[in-house]
Amino acid sequence: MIKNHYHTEKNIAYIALGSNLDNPREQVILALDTLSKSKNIQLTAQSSLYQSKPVGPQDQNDFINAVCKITTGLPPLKLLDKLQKIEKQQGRIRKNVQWGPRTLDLDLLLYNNEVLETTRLTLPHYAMRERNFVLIPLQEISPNLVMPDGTQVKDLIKMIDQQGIIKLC
Ligand code: ROI
Repeated sequence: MIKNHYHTEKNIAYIALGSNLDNPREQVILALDTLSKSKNIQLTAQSSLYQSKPVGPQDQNDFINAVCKITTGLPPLKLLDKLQKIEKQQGRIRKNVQWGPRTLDLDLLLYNNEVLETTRLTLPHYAMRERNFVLIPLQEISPNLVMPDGTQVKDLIKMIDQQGIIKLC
């Protein structure tokens, strides 16, 4: 249950960024910059940029992906509002195509050790355990990260396909 106890600046969250439209590198860099300047959010780590083959329909461009770590005074749903606002500012139009191309995707991966299943938000993010474009950058910035259920990100990485993703810078 979400209670109103997220009043400190000490909550830790991880966010995945992805884009494969309209100059994807710039989209991801701009989103990181916007996050770093947001009220109640401190960017404490950011991964390299990665280029990855699309998961889902293959008839779309490769993606640029990254992951960042923040501390925040915002509770999870307020943080989600903020992420969706940034997606909108950067021209994201929610289409009815599942897994289609997008100018910017900001996924809230983890928030403290919160486990949550609501219509708007699932924590940890439902697909992060399977996605190399999330786990590999995550491991880069937090090599000892542990999921709320005790699983180590290191161990999840051993179980996934590590093809189709390259580190850029
Ligand atoms: N595939 C890759 N490689 N990276 C993404 O960020 C990404 N995002 C998505 C889908 C369409 C599932 N595939 C992706 O939403």
